[in-house]
Amino acid sequence: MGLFDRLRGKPNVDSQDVPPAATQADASDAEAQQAPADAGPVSAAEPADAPKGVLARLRQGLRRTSQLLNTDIRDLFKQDGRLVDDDFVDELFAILVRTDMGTGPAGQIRDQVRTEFRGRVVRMDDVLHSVKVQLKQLMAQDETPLNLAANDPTIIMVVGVNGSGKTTSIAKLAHFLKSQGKGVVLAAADTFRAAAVEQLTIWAQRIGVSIVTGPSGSDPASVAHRAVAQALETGAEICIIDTAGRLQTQANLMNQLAKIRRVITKQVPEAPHEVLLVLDATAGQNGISQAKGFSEAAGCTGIILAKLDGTAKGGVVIPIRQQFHLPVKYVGLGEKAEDLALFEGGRFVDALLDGD
Ligand SMILES: Nc1nc2c(ncn2[C@@H]2O[C@H](COP(=O)(O)OP(=O)(O)OP(=O)(O)O)[C@@H](O)[C@H]2O)c(=O)[nH]1
Ligand SMILES: [Mg+2]
Repeated sequence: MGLFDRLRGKPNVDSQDVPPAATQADASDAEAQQAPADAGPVSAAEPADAPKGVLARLRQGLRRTSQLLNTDIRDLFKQDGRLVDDDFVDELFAILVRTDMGTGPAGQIRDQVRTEFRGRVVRMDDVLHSVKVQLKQLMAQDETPLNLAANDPTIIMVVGVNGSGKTTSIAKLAHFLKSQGKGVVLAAADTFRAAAVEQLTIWAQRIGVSIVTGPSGSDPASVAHRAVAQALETGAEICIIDTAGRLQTQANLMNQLAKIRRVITKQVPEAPHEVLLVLDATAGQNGISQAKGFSEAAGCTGIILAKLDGTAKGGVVIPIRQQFHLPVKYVGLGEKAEDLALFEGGRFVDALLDGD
């Protein structure tokens, strides 16, 4: 298949610039010590986003949505095909809506299927093909990898509401970047809960990256400041700042985010290079509209859509893309360090509709 070939043939541009081991092994001021290089599930020899693994991981992660779509669409058909009439297109519409893609896009696909096939007896493959073409148009987006700084380090803030998947997504991203040979420093700037620092510290040990922490209740901006300072001192390419979950309506907490920004901008004028909003794909449309104001208030630059594996509503990518005017940069497909994939619309639709 053309797409597979393209993916396989794509050179891994980052594999060339593996820094000396010393850059990655710098000690942090955290309790955490570096895990031995061979301790975790991580192997720098196989980048987390190795092209041939992406589609397989996506398929696995999107299984629930893909099963819903494929099974329900298959159920629409009798053995020898089915007449496309009003009942048929209405049933198709209902199936599409169940993936949370929204009634607008589902209606658009229904109308197109009606125009193309009305009054004809069609086979499932014909309809699936048409749905796929349209989904690809609706989801059209090239990969939008991280905006990397011209001069290291690249500083990434990760924000979102409580429990959306921020800390886990940071671990996955750090694992991915480390596997590309980059030195990573994590900032445990969610000082709100002691358990949050512990959670990120365990991840840092597991994937073998540095972490900077502060006492519980201390100023998150101070932790971020020290982490950026450490990245600058050690020549680490990436600094990722974890933040506590918050709602846009919590003015003091939103101010805290603004303070983190101010502090790191003083250290590195172009920072933050990315402010990634983590959304929970299982939260449904409500969670998404809630996060909309957040993305504007926090100056977000991209989205990580987490927990897609936990929902049959993976179609939610479409309204997210329509409502946020921000690229979906990565999707979270599970709880392991490897369960992250760079989002690309066409590949996403292939994983959804090719079934397993
Ligand atoms: N299945 C699945 N679970 C996920 C994914 N991402 C995160 N989780 C789980 O979701 C829960 C919350 O994840 P966290 O990363 O702690 O979320 P958070 O946004 O940092 O939470 P707070 O710091 O409390 O605001 C954890 O149990 C994670 O294991 C994902 O992509 N798939
Ligand atoms: Mg967290």
